[in-house]
Amino acid sequence: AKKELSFGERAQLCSNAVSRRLFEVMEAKQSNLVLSADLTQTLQLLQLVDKTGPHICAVKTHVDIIEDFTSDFGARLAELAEKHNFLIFEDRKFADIGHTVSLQYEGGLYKISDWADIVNAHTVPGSGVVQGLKQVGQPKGGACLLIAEMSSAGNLATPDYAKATVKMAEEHKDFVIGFICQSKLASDPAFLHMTPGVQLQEGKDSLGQQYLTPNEVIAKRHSDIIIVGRGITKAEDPVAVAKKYQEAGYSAYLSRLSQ
Ligand code: 5IU
Repeated sequence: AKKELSFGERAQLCSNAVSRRLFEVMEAKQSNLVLSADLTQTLQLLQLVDKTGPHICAVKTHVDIIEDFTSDFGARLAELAEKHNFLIFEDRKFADIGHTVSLQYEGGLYKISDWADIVNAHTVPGSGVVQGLKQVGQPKGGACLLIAEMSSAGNLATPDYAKATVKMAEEHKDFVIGFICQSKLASDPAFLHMTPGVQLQEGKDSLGQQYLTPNEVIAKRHSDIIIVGRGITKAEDPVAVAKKYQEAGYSAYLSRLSQ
């Protein structure tokens, strides 16, 4: 088998500045943990991100669930990103025609392109969704992940759908930096694979979410990054648990390197 490259080595192979930076942060902070900060109050969210900041390579937001959203949200989050050296990923899951997603990305209440380093998109609309996002995001230094697979039970993303998604990414390497997926899909080491549906114990929630462990996702399925929400946000001591996930994710990655 080909020798597995480290995150630091893969950073050198990235032509996109966002993926290069993320790989560098992962290497420097020894973290392949993304916190899914799915909280509905600004202050709670920012406080959690400030406390867990040392342990994460990126924060993932759903800006449209925040009840007291104000236009300084992005700038306040960016301050924390600067302080703790992590990236910002808005999990907007764009899924419309190119023209519409360009408006959703740049404008509306949230002005996502002003503060998010990374966004993501479903590929069901075809490559116009990527072109629309690229038009807005590329000049501002943003980048995009494509959703190739989902963690939820009964989802309709078939293996053929995932394969076609990889092809779309390969055709837009200047803006698409990787995938949301359940296992490694593409061989180009510059592509990032990020996996949600992760907890320390396998299981599910009552609405179709399915959980795999950090070791399963990183060591066995060769994804790069674990995305963890309630495993951390609902914990009694979120910082201690974030540290646990950081260690679990990174040691699974190290075990892969030494194989
Ligand atoms: N998310 C998933 N599964 C997916 C995709 C996104 O869970 O396939 I695409 C999001 C939803 C939520 C986070 O914001 O990742 C997971 O949160 P929990 O760890 O709390 O289940």
